[in-house]
Amino acid sequence: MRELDISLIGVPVDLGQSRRGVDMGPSAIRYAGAIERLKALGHHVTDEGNISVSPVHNLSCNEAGLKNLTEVTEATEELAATVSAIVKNKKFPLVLGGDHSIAIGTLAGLAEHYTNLGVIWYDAHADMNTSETSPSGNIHGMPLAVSMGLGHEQLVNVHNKGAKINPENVVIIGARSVDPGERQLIKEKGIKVFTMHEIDCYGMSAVIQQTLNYFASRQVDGVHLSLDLDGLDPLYTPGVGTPVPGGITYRESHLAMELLEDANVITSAEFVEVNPILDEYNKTADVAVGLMGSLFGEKLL
Ligand code: EXY
Ligand code: MN
Ligand code: MN
Ligand code: MN
Repeated sequence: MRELDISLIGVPVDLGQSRRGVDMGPSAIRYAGAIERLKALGHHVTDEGNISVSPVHNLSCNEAGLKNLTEVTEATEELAATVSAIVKNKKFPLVLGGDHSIAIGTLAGLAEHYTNLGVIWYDAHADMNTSETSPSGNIHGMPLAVSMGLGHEQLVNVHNKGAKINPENVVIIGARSVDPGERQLIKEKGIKVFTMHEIDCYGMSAVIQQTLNYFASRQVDGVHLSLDLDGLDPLYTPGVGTPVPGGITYRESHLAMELLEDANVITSAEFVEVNPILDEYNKTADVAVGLMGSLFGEKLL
């Protein structure tokens, strides 16, 4: 197992959606013992603290129908600069959310260090809405579209101008709640998606193997794991803002992490949408930390 120099960043952002509490996700994940768990595996872990986030929530929508556009832009600009500096220092960025809008910053910070970055989007949702297609105006439903250069220019131009990732380098795993505009985009861009149907048919082992083969064929120079805890079934991760029944099981998720660790391909990761207010005790953060254990080398035997 590789020993990593991990830089952990908290992003206490709940601006990308409307249910308060997910800004406490970083604290809940730290409380669940993330740092101790990774150190016990032999990794060097530096807690870089949290990025600063505006306490103001302008709950009204801006002209493009987006909620808290200015505040999300500010938070993702700061996150992008922080992630970029971590990669520049040859450390492994581990980002703790906060709602999934933060991925706009994570991917913006990563992109300038890779020419062909692969992205695994582990999520019940596609997060590929734009201002035109979003049913809610919540920016946490847009980060994948924004990172592909589609959506409000203020978000698309975070950190550097334009698209940060190539649609052909994205693999979505766990999708089961996809809006009409997102379905259109997925078809147009030919994005690789393993919905729950494919996971049920092939099994998680085959899904991860096909994902790895796909990235190899795309000759990616890094793989970012963007893990939304709502990708799992709410039975296992109830503390999320947009739960969708019929999700990935606890063991399937650990198997996915174990196989990714074996393959030694993951170059950065983020764990998002942990909302302790909606949780049963700290169950969802506990699951997140358990999955980090498997992703960073914990073995059952
Ligand atoms: N597709 C819906 C929307 O755009 O509002 C729900 C998005 C939920 C996004 C969560 C983070 O994955
Ligand atoms: Mn998401
Ligand atoms: Mn989701
Ligand atoms: Mn830069």
